[in-house]
Amino acid sequence: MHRLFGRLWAAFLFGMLLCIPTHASAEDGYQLWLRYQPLSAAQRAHIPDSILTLGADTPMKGAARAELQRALDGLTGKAPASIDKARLDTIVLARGADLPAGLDAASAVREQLRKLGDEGYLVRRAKLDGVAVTLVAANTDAGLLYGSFAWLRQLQLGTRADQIALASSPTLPLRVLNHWDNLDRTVERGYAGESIWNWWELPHIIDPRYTDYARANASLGINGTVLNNVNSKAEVLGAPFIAKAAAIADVLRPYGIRVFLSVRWSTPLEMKQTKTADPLDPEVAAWWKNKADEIYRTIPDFGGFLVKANSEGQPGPQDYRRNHADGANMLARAVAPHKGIVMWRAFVYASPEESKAGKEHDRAVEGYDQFIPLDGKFDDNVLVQVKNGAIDFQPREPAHPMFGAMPKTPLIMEFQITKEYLGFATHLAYLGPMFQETLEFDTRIGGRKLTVADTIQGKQGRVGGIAGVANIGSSRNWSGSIFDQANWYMYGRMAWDQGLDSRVIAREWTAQTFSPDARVVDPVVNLMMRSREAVVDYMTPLGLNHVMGSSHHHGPAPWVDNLERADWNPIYYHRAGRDGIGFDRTAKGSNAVAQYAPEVARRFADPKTTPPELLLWFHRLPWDYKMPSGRTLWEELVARYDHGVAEAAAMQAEWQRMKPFVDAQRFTDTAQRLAQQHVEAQWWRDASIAYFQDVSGLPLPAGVRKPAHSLDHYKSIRFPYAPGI
Ligand code: GCW
Repeated sequence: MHRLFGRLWAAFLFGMLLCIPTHASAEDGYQLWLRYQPLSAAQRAHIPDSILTLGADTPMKGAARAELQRALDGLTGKAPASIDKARLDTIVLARGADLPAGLDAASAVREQLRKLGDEGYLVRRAKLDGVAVTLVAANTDAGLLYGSFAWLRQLQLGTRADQIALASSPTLPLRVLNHWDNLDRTVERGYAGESIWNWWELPHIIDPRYTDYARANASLGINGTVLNNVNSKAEVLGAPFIAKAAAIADVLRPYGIRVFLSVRWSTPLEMKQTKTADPLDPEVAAWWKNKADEIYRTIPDFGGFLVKANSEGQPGPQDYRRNHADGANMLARAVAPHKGIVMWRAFVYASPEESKAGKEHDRAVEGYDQFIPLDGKFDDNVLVQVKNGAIDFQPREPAHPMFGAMPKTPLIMEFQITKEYLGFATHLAYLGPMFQETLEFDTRIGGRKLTVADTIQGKQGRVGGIAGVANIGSSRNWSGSIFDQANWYMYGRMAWDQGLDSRVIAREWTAQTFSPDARVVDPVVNLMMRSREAVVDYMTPLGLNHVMGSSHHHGPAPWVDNLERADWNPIYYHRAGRDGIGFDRTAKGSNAVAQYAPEVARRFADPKTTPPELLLWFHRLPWDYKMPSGRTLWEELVARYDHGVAEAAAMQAEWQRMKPFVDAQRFTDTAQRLAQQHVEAQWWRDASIAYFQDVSGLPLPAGVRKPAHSLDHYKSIRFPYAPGI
């Protein structure tokens, strides 16, 4: 009797466990897209219960094996055993050089591996010693790691284990994150808490989180990370800090990630170890060479330097009447013996003197003007890092005209993953369509199709690359919000393959982050895909840009006209007055259009052929200019603001429908952010309309709701403690 009761009780408990939907477990987002939730019984068919790694064991193979064990434990409830002879359904990891004699497909595998390069992988079913196995094959250990993660991704997406067949290799060799992390653990433009690098406790105390960071990045194929802010400090190159960087490098190495440092141009001078920072001074060059040698003694695979020079107050070679190539080459020669590289940023604009002198200039032309004459003058291991657009990570910019315009210099694309200008971590804005738009931009250089993605592929045997300004911090969910994780994920996937479609990536992320159930994936992906355009509409429609609050960049401030530099003021960018609005970049104005290839320039030179989304970027037009929609420019502008707000409301409502499918914590956090986004969208719309109505003197179009408050009210709002400054 007693025993029977016990059995019934056990059966009841077991039944309860089966009934609990997976979303009932508390989730705080820490696991990112590597959640490895239990698979359905049907999906478990052919899931390996054993792992065989062939060839000499290495830390990287160890990392791959550990991930497979952790993942399969989660997916099936049982971690696979590590074995030394294949049995049915083993997962086998083998480099091309280690393919075993008993493998049926060996020659076909070798053939395919030849095309997959250093980091590519192949995943397929094969027979080893007569039994069916899953084979992950690659030319290097890094390929095995990436292949393992790719296979796990497919399992999480719901693909049956015996139907997974993959072959992939990255299109770019350099896939880097840029952390704008300061030594005091604040993060410039960071909205996810403190820096994950605990500089104070390093190198003696190693946060396990560094390993999880490495896992997440390796799952995407990111293979480099710049640890510190481009607004760098001399202390970064002191011995204590190098030791800290070395400790991080040790954790990241098994995951295929090399570390880089941002360096401050004047470091040797500030350390009082040289008398100048002139790049052509032999003492200065010798100092950097010694410093590089010192770094490589502790970090043998150190990646190299990232440099922001002569930009926004940072010192640089121009302080000594030298140019960017003089500066970059001097540093490049210091790291060249160690195979290091220098990533030299092209984010520069005119000097403050020039700006103060009231000289009419266009900030958008500066990068091109300063760098194009230097094409061919950079050493082989210098890459010039160019932001996606010519101004500054705005919600929408046309692609930077430098792409394709330096045929002799490898370029790195710099995207901003952290949402400095798109609502911080509060607003939901999936940046996939934005990055894709830039990568697909057809430069028409040479009169034929040449996309921006093509232009970063490296040239003449020199590598190209891609960099993303990270949105990672010590916040429990890493990125400040769950949906900001999607931007990290998307960046990594696009860094691996610039041809991947942003919608496909959104589907992958959603399925892994929430559930592969179509009732979740379809609506969530739709919400994501419209989100960036919504932000553009309520913040900077029709090609407007840089109208955010000063310094923190939060909220609308199109009225600001009193900043030190002319080209920091919103009024400089939108130029609105009684007669019209917009920045004339045609031949009648700054002629920035001329920096594009002739075909592109012609299209942008005429308002009729300029896409409405970029209209006011290139043109200054009267308020009654007739838009393709039939509305006047003023009516269209107001309509776009309203549309943005309506979209924010729609996104909020759409998410509410996800309640039954998403765990409470992540559901509520997202719901609160979407509610706040809606409020802030309204504020953007109201403040902008109030201001542009004031300068234009125009009445509101019929049927349009009045701003909730007076212009003075919006102007009086202050944010002394906004994050990320
Ligand atoms: O977008 C601007 C930011 C600065 C940043 C700068 C840059 C790191 O407002 O915070 O500084 O760009 O990219 O150098």
